[in-house]
Amino acid sequence: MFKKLPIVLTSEQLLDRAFKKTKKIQIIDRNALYRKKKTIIAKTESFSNFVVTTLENYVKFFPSIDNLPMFYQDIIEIKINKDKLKKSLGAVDWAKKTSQMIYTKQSKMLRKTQKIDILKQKQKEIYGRITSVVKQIKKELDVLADAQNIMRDLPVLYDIPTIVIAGYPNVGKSSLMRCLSKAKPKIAQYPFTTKEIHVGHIDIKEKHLTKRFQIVDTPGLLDRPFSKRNEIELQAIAALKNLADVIVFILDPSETCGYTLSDQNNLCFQLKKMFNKSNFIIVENKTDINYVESKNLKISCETKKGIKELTDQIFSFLK
Ligand SMILES: Nc1nc2c(ncn2[C@@H]2O[C@H](COP(=O)(O)OP(=O)(O)OP(=O)(O)O)[C@@H](O)[C@H]2O)c(=O)[nH]1
Ligand SMILES: [Mg+2]
Repeated sequence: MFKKLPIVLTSEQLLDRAFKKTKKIQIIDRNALYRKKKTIIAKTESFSNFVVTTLENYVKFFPSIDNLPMFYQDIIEIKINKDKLKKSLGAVDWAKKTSQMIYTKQSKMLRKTQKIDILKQKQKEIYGRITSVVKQIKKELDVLADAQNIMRDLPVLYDIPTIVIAGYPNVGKSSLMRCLSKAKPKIAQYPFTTKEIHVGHIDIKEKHLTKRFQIVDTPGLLDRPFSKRNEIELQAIAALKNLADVIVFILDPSETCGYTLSDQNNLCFQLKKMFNKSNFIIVENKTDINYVESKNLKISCETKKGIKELTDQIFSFLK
């Protein structure tokens, strides 16, 4: 989705490249004065143009944040902060315009002057003023570079029926994702293995038609107020809020996940209340090692017991 964003240079790298480009410029003219004058003008133009077009591309190719689907907006808010990003884009745009203005104003003087020392003086002034503008947006360029790295790694999402898997850490969410789709999220016996949203797909063949569904693995959530949630948990909330047609909430009654069933049930209750517009399925995993009497659907990602029943239930909601 955001793979084509341009690579954002730091202010030092940007200036370095702009200066390096000028080094190669040498205009040929038999007249020594013209040769020197044209070379100075060409170098100054190249320097200014490089700075202006690079900054312009950053602003131009950045997606309009307010027009992005809400899930992406929420993730940007969690990981970067939307206002900070918008302000940084604004500052980069200001630097582009200011650099352009400096060059346009001063280049007229360059062209009029015939004296080499004055030409050199003017060139120095242009370099100096544009360099100072670029240095002023050092932090903002760093914000754009961070944003761009984060956005490039965001999963591609489609507007198709979506199942979101949620629950406490270590209960088997990624294991279930592997059982239900071809996606291969990392599985490990410690909490918070999953730190980002992962997306997989399920293709269901119906006569001659293949229907595609999206399945989302989320990081683990703890039973605590929204204001206390960390960046990793907030991503799970963003997926539940913006993507889920069906929520599969996993409980681990064996408590080998490291959390009590009572805490897990509390979270389940909270999420069911919070996302009452989505279909909610509660499943108990790891029934190969522990079995408790309850009305919930029972599965084991290890033995695959109950996976078929769960799939049937999910699709009864999605059809
Ligand atoms: N015995 C048994 N172990 C399971 C089952 N499902 C998952 N596990 C184990 O539970 C541990 C956690 O599994 P994950 O799939 O990584 O759990 P998760 O909920 O994605 O964990 P986080 O990403 O950390 O929130 C791993 O050691 C799995 O092998 C199951 O049905 N039975
Ligand atoms: Mg996981």
